[in-house]
Amino acid sequence: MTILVIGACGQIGTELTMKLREIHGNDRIIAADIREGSEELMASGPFEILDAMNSSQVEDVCLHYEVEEVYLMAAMLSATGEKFPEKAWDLNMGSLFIILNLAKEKKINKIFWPSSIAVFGPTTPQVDTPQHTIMEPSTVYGISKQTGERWCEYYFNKYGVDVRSIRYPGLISWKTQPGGGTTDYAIDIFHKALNEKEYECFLEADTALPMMYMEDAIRATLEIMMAPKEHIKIRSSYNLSGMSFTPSQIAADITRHIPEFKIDYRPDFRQEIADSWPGSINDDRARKDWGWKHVYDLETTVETMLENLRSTTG
Ligand code: AKB
Repeated sequence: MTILVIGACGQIGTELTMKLREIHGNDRIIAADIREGSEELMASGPFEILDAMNSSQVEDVCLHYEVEEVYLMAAMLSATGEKFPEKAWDLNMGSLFIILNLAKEKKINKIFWPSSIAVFGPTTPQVDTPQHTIMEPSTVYGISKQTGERWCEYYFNKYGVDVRSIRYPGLISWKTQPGGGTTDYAIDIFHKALNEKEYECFLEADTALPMMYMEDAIRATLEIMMAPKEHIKIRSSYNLSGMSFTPSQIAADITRHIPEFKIDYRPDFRQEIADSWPGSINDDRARKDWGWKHVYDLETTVETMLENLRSTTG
């Protein structure tokens, strides 16, 4: 089986590509992005410079490599999306249509497309947010993800396109840096705690957000893709939950390992985005339909992050 990962050099794309190469063999996983990525990723298998919004380029790569599955990880996230609303809409929607249409024309067989907790908005119940609920997103990113979900379901119902999706919470990893998200503070805080022993947080102390350690997120992505077709009962996108915490809670946990660590709060425009999102997510459907189970909680995430960042930065 040949798999194409578009957006392979981003935060999720990098780790996903490496994991897929470990499972299926390096030559079977085609990494593609608009720019080059880490040395490890570039050296370990095929790589193509690809504009996710250029339909003929995307089709050419799919046909050339006889691609069967596409993971479309290219997207503009919430904070950057608010600075460039039209660009965010064009990228997030345009790239999805290209892939959905390739599957409709039977040029590829299966699609993974990431959605986000950003599909929820200020009128959504914020605690233990259900799978099906009020969704009135107030960011361009959230609007594009919610619309994308509707199109995924439509293409499944009308054309039988096998598209699978997860609503990712904020993702925490030590291998790759995030870019342009509202949940990015939960990664920045580790780098600053280790290097400067202090951190100025762009969210308020008590802003709870759903989060997940990257290893869990990658495993969830592979599990939903490997699940038998009939188990995937939701073709918009599945709620997915790992842990939930506030900046002051993660800071307190880091302080147990780095006692001199200090945190300050200076909320900026991202506070309003965070306030519009749920604090915790109910993922019973993912657990029931395809057996999802998270492993990492806040304590194990903090331990693993500090241990790995310490060993990679010396
Ligand atoms: C963001 O903060 O924009 C993303 C997300 C929650 O989808 N990490």
